[in-house]
Amino acid sequence: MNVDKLMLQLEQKHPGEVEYLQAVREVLESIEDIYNQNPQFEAAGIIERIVEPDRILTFKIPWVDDSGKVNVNLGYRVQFNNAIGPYKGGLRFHPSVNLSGLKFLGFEQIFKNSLTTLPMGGGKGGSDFNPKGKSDAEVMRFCQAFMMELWRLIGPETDVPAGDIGVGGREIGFLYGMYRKLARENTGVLTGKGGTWGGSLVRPEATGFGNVYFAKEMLATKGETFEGKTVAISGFGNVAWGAALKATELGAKVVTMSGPDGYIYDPEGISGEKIDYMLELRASNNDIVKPYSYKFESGQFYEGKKPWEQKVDIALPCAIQNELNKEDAEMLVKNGCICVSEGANMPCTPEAIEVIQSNKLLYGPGKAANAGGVATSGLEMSQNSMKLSWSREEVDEKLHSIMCNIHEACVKYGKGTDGHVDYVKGANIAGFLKVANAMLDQGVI
Ligand code: NDP
Ligand code: 2IT
Repeated sequence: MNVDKLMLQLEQKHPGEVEYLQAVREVLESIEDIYNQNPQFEAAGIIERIVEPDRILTFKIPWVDDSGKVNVNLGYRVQFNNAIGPYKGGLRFHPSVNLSGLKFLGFEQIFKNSLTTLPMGGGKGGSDFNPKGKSDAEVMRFCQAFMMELWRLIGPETDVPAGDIGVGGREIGFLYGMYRKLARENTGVLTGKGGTWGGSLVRPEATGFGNVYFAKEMLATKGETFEGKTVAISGFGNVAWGAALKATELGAKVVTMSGPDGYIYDPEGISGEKIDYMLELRASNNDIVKPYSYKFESGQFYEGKKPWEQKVDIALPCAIQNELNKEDAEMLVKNGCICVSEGANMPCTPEAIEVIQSNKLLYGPGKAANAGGVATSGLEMSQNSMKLSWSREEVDEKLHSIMCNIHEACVKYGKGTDGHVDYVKGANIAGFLKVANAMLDQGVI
């Protein structure tokens, strides 16, 4: 394999798909050596097959808002690779959603799901619909219209969507209701479901918990822990919330969280009733970061800025792709940060990763560090298949052990001769090998 040549061909085939091309390049650069040492991969055209999705469904979603106006959004499902299990991955509802973004997320999901040790393929979907500021009734009508198209493509053994940005418990409920009506079956076709209708305990906080478990393992390789550390978190959605809870539980102080409009710095820590207040604001569908500074005196709002300018020991980017750039990374390094662990998908730009890695910080890439969410989705699928539910402790223990296994796999494939672990390389190689070997076993299809 020649990475530059392959990337040139892909750029010509998919011009302008910046995020997708960024994600593919990172994986190809990591696996180049191991791929070239195993000629059976080249002979079976594994790379050419793995970088293209199996299929993409695009559809229009007409829906009527509360004023009676007809709106039309675009919907997508990218079924990327199902060599090791049914397509699995979230749905994102956000105005920025386009095909390049979903192809990047679907591609990452293949390797992330492979790392979880569970049998799940990779997929992703979503819409450019913006749930922010919409009434519950509008969100319901939109979700129903979305599912009217999607339902024929998915199924508990075929493709199992879940949440992502803009898709939480409320949206999964509306989507599931419509699927159940159209398919006339009550099966585990979505994950992140409510506790009384097939959902798993711990799924809402699992991505954030998993990220902290992964960071904890990375810190342990340096004899460090969360105890007494300061932590910067970005976003305040599903992932950030879980990460804030777990980091606080492990003795750290979370001092930031953010939204697209700026961030809050609270040197006294964001925990307890402050987190409860944020959750209330979130449930009201409004901007949630600025009001925090009115409610709590210790919290200061920095308009238009990002949390990475604060002095912290650990950074957990949990909002959106490419939210931490080279200058942000340089600031973190300058301020003595020792660990960056990605709750979001691809939040660090390639230039930021270069800065973080060349300064030998601990760096957990999203496909490893945030795999706890989809892993717990996999556990929800297992419970649905068995028609049983596990206790909170059982699920959390399984999640914890999966994150430790992922960390071990990264160390196995990413440890250099100097003892330093390149978690990007480790995650990409471990995730890739399992899928590539399954594709070899199953022939050219
Ligand atoms: P949510 O919609 O629950 O939260 C997203 C958060 O990010 C919100 O607080 C949002 O603020 C904030 N945000 C959005 N855009 C920006 C921006 N440009 N700058 C700063 N903050 C921003 O999504 P999730 O928590 O589910 O997802 C967050 C990230 O984690 C995504 O990258 C997602 O792909 C990834 N992820 C999610 C998993 C899951 O299980 N949910 C699993 C693995 C990864 P506001 O609401 O004000 O717009
Ligand atoms: O990016 C992700 O891993 C998710 N949004 C979760 C996917 C899932 O199927 O639980």
